[in-house]
Amino acid sequence: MSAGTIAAAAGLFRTCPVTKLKVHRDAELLVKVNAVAAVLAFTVGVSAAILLVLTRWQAVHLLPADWYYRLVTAHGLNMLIFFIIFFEMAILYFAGAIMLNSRVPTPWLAWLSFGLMAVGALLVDYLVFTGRADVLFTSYPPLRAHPLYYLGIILFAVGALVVTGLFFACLVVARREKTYEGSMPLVVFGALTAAIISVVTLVHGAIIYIPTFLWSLDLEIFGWKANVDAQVYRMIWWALGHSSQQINVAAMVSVWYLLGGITVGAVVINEKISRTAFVLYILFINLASAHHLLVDPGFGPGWKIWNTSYFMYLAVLASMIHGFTVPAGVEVGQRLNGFVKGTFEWLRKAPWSDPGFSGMFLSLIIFGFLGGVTGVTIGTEQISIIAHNTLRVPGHFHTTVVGGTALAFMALTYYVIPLIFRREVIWLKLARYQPYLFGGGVTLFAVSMIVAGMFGVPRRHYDISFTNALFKVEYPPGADLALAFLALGGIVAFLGGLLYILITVGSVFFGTPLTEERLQKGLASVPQGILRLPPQERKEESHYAPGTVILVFVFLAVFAIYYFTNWKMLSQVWQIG
Ligand code: HEM
Ligand SMILES: [Cu+2]
Repeated sequence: MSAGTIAAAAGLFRTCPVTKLKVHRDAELLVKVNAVAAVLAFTVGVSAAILLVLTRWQAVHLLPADWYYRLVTAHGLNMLIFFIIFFEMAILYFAGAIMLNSRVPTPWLAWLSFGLMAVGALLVDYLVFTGRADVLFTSYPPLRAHPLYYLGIILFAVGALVVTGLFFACLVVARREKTYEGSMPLVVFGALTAAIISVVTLVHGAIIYIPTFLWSLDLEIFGWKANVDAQVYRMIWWALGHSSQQINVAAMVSVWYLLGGITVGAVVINEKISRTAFVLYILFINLASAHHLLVDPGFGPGWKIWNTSYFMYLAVLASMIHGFTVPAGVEVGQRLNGFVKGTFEWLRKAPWSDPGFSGMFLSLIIFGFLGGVTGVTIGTEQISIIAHNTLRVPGHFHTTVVGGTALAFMALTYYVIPLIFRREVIWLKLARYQPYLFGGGVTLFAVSMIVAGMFGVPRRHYDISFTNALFKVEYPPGADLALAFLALGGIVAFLGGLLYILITVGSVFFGTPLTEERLQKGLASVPQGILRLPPQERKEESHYAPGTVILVFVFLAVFAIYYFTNWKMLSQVWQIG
């Protein structure tokens, strides 16, 4: 008897009444604890966010300088690292073990790695909040934190690396125990892409954090002292920092495919193309890290242009492919559902009141139209000089990782609550508005950041009025208005984030347990995809998606206008002749 059969016999699996998947008990518990840890980190991050927003709003300017920098550090770490990565660990257990009817091969190791990650995160937060690590989440030397801060990051990363290894092991076990038929589903393939990139990312993390840890200890061994070169640090750190964004993108795209399938029965238009696009991420994304070094003196223009144009565009191409195939799949699925009138009936009559669908589609639009367009533009060698270190940069990444990834993860949560926590969603009526509140708020504050950045307002900057400084700095009159809109959007996004926390925590602790009876009678308060799961495998040969084609041309027009406006702006700053 194989280990898998023994596990099945021992009652370690249940069958999901909605998806008919075999759910391994440890995998399910691991999804739960990682999701809870993610929401906790999000709570810390969003509390810091509102205080930062009220500080950057020049008219209010809430925090003192030291707490501003401390909370920028705490916010970046808790959001981008702890919230996002804990959630991704949950996705890896879901995609690796649950979606393939498989099991986590060595549960003790999985729990140990969760412990490492939790201890690492707590250690980091402890040192940040006690003021011993005011180094921002990039911790560029010569800024130096307490050694335990670096150790905390290392523990967190080792834990994440082990979980990634366990994901690969899940795939091997599933194949060996033949728990699924045919090739692995596209969503699992996307998770595999994220996992492969994460190995590359974490190796760079080790290369940079271990020497920095030694340097922070100030040890002298036989006359040798660890030192860290600032330029080398930036190069290797960004091989970690940027590649990890590609993990987020790959995970987000997988969630889009997953949610498209369970909310409207979206079709995968072409498996080969979608899979090839994922492979492009793996091949080219690391080189694109160079866009973080465009104004650094240590590298020549040839190196910069080569890495941030030709190679980066191949990774961008991959996102553009998914940006087409996901909505096209939704369109074809909706047309098969009978919404065939005109060009856009499929979109108008989509389940916009299902937070799983609206969150997914808003994430797609925000990521593509705002995140993609602004990212490619500021990642251009020449244009970077007018955007670098201005608020345009956080404006850009709040549309990718917040309006895109975080919103997609929120949308998925409304399905995780009934499918994994087996609870009904409390306040489902209110939950319908949550993606709009969060997505709308993020859009307003990020666009305001971008505009403020175009006026020259710096990022990571406590006091742009330079009170008591010897020199005077003036901004165009629009800058103050942009900062006020930043605050307005930030407050709305904060409320959306708060609502997300209340609904998820409330459902997990106080939601009605989801019974099969209530589910069958259609009484359960859960998103519509769970009440009526649309067909998941649609073999119909239909590739007719005219609405999406129009959206694509609108996208290209927006991109062209924004891109060339920036060249025009550059030509005005930098007049030759
Ligand atoms: C309610 C939602 C959010 C609001 C209102 C918000 C607001 C802000 C503000 C005001 C800053 C400081 C910008 C500056 O002064 O330079 C900031 C920085 C940042 N945010 Fe957010 N944010 C939100 C959500 C998120 C999420 C979900 C993530 C990641 C998943 C994230 C990642 C970051 C990062 C990485 C930084 C840069 C930190 C640094 O410069 O060291 N934010 N955010
Ligand atoms: Cu980057």
